[in-house]
Amino acid sequence: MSKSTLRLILGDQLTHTLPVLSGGDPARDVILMAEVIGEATYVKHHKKKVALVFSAMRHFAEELRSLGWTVTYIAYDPAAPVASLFDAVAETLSKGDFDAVSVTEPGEYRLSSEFETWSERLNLAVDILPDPRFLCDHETFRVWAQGRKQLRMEYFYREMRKRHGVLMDGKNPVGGQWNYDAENRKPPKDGLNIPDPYQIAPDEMTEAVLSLVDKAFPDHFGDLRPFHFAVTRADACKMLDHFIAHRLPRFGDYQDAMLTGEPWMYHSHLGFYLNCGLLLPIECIRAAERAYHKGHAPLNAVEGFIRQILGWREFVRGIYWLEMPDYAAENALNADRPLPPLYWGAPTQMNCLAQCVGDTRKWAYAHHIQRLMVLGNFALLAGLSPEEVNEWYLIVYADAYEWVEMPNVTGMVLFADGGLLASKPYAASGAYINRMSDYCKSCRYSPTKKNGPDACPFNYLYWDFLDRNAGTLGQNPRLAMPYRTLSHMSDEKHAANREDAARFLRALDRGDPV
Ligand code: FAD
Ligand code: DLZ
Ligand code: SF4
Repeated sequence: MSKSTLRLILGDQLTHTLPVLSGGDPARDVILMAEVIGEATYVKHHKKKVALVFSAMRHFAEELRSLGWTVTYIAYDPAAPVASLFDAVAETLSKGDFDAVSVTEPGEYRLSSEFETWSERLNLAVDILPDPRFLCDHETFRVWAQGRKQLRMEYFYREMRKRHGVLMDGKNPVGGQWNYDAENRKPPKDGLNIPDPYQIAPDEMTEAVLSLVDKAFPDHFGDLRPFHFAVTRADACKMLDHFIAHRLPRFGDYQDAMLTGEPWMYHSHLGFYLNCGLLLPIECIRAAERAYHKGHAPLNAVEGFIRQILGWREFVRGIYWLEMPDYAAENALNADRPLPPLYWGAPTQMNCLAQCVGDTRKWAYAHHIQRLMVLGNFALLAGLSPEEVNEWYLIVYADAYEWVEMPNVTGMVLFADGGLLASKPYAASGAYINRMSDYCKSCRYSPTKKNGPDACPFNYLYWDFLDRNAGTLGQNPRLAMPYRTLSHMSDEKHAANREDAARFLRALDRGDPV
């Protein structure tokens, strides 16, 4: 009788159509899924993220069993946790008669380089299969990037639209334009009537996981309850349907708007499920495209949503795999300030930061502009260490995996890759946050004051950031205007910005509630 293959499925590979499953034989092979200390704590993930992954893994294992697979499922045992995925595999191999291990390529470099060593360490064939869930494979991205000095999402995105025939009218983009971003910057207004997010009540299996996370990871950041994530594909599909029906039509208009206590806005909240495999990117794209063709949602919303998934998501993944492992050490602006405790919820008088950290702690979620223009903008202007900022973002969001988190932080937010991913830093003063949110109304600082103890810190930090980094950024054509303004500033104004920034940063370093 032929020996069997041990088929390992990771917590972010919960997709029934993966070749690791379709290439196997349920009558012969064994599936291995393991909750291990290495993956649960290599960073101290938000409690909701651990619960989402563990519960989704357990539900997926049950589905596989009901489809006839033999599944070895190692549940997390706080008294004797299995240390690593390698140990889980080695232990399972020792108990059966296997002649090969099969696994889908992992989403993170640290695991990918580890998997490369497994065959030798186990003295067994280890087959690492490509991950077909993405719409651009590694080789296609490498070929696209070759020879380009700068990698720009917009050109990549157009290629992807053409290659996959998404929102195309023959050879042209539907509507005549590739990108409707200019229409997607409406500030929030009163009476928006934002729909409640679709919520799934925890079942018994999820309740067991919540108790486990409470007990096993008490020192991890974040509120565990309430917990309303989908943990099965069927429920994730309901989340997608709900988004298309209720939020997509206004996704574009209010994509950049921020409101107190309302992180969900008109965003999709589908990243949780896309990134652990319960939803496929192409099905989200096609569902949005259908909504446009049926007249249910306008083009600026549909194109904007599709661009995030077909453009940004695939683009950042391409950059991650092209640039790792060096990308992890990038620090073009030599930023080295430690992450201040306010990111973990310590008191701050800056209401925008307090609100965004509060949403993050409660929901393991904040939408893109909160991540980029509030939490990220502050990290950029205050010169926070890329390593510490990366670790924070990887911990706090339930959709965070390094392949998508790191390019967003290192490239988009901190400009630490020197402009590989973004043509300029997304630096902004308090005026932007004041226009796009209601946060400033309840803030102790004034967004219109430029200097002095009551001025919004973003205002003087912005000019101080440009001043400090003139050597690196001063020749950037996209920053020509602010640098011209800076060069026309009086000596007194320069001195005021520098003094205010130095005073503020000293207080931040002391741990004062700035
Ligand atoms: P929506 O706004 O509804 O967008 C739809 C989908 O598009 C998202 O679910 C996501 O899959 C994709 N998408 C949108 N923007 C991006 C982007 N910039 N990069 C990649 N995919 C994108 N996204 C993650 O999935 N994981 C992360 O760890 C992560 N970290 C981020 C860190 C920073 C500093 C920034 C600025 C952005 C980060 N993003 C990350 C991108 C984006 O903010 C999230 O994808 C989005 O907020 C998730 O919420 P949503 O599902 O409601 O997205
Ligand atoms: C995120 C996560 C967590 C919290 N726990 C596990 C786990 O116990 N077992 C597992 O197989 N996967 C887990 N994951 C997801 C992995 O960390 C993820 O597969 C890698 O980071 C690669 O993207
Ligand atoms: Fe944030 Fe400045 Fe507005 Fe206060 S005034 S909420 S610190 S942008």
